[in-house]
Order: sequence, then structure tokens, then C-alpha cells
Amino acid sequence: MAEDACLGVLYTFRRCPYAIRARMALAVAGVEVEVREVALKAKPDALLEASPKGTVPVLVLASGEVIDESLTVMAWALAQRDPHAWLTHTRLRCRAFIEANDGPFKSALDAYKYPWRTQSDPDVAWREAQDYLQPLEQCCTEAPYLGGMQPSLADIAIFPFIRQCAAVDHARFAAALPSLDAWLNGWLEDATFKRIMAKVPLWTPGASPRYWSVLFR
Ligand SMILES: N[C@@H](CCC(=O)N[C@@H](CS)C(=O)NCC(=O)O)C(=O)O
Repeated sequence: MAEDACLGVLYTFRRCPYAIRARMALAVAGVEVEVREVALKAKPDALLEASPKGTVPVLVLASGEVIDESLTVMAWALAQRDPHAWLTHTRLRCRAFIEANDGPFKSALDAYKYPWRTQSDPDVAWREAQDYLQPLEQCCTEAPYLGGMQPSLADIAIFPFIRQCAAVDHARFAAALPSLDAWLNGWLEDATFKRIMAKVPLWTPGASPRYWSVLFR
């Protein structure tokens, strides 16, 4: 039964790139969790009690341990089971890509996506983003994945953010970064990605648990 196999509770937000990468790893690992979809504008108390910083994803394990960083959720999930050896294929260069993604690229991406919020020039942000995107384009020209012939943690951790970047102006993205665009399309067509993007009703306290294996069959 799903309930017996449940290893914890996952607070998530469907479109959040950090939550997408965590759900990808949990899905591939085949870990059973209770899924709680939350609204970022009205975070439930249970989420804030577990992790006062108020970001998603948050994984609360049955032991009470709280994991509130997406990369740590991925590492935890893949330590349970890593059927495609994503961890083994994660070379040093892949780690550097993830770091740049979560650092300077995320800032440029926010400025590009929300110029009115950040009072930035989207063209300047787009040019800044190229420092990160062009090396990725080069990788995808040379091999199917960021780390070479096999997918690794980097592909999974990064594609949700590239998805957001491409969505701003897809024609511009595809013209400047054709190989990265093909790589992205591969991930958007991935069966696991499609599963973890299934729409889940918002969680409310007291609602019956929605188990991963039932929601994302
Ligand atoms: N470093 C965190 C970042 C997570 C994060 O910033 N998630 C965003 C959603 S995409 C969030 O929860 N923001 C809080 C808010 O919008 O109130 C992680 O890797 O898990």
C-alpha cells in the first residue's frame, strides 16, 4: 500500500524549477512520498513550520529530518536508487555548471524574465546569460548531454531553468542556441518529466494524502 511505503512528505510547486529537479530525482528513484502542492502566495503553516525559509521544494522525511534544498533532495533520492547512474556520470564540469546555474545564471534569468520586477534591461540580461548558455550550447554540439554521452545530475538539475529561459522568446533562444534547444526538447519529451508535471490540486490541511505513485502513475 502507498501509505505503508511512504518515506515522507514533499511540499512542491508544479512550475518551480527547483521543485521540478527534485521531483525528477524522486520519480526516477521510485521513492514514495505524499505530495503537497502549495501556493507560493499562501504558504501553509505546516510548510513554514518544517522550513521557516519558506521555499520549495521541502522534503520532510518520516524520521522528521527536513531537506529544504533541491540539490540535497536530489542527492537523497538518488542515494536511495539511481537506476540511470546520474550520480556516477556527474563529472566535475557538471558540478560547475550546476553552481553557475544556481548562481549568476539564475540572477540573469530573473532579470530576463521579470525586467519590470528587477528594473533591468532584458537585452542586457540575455547577453549576460550567454556567458553561461554558450558553454552549454558547445557541450550539446559535441555530445547529447552536458556531461557527455550519458545524462547526469547536471542535465536534470539544469533543464528546468533552461525551459524557463527558452519560454521567454523561443525563436530567439532557438536561433542563438540550436543544440541546447534540441537538448531541451529531448527533456521536455521525457516520459518522467511528463509524469511529474501532472497537475495536482492544492493541498489543504486535513486533506486526504495524495501519494506519488497514485498521482504520477
Ligand atoms: N535554494 C533553494 C531555492 C528554492 C526556491 O527559491 N524556490 C522558489 C520557487 S521556484 C521559492 O520557493 N520561492 C519562495 C517564494 O516565492 O516565496 C533550493 O534549491 O531548493
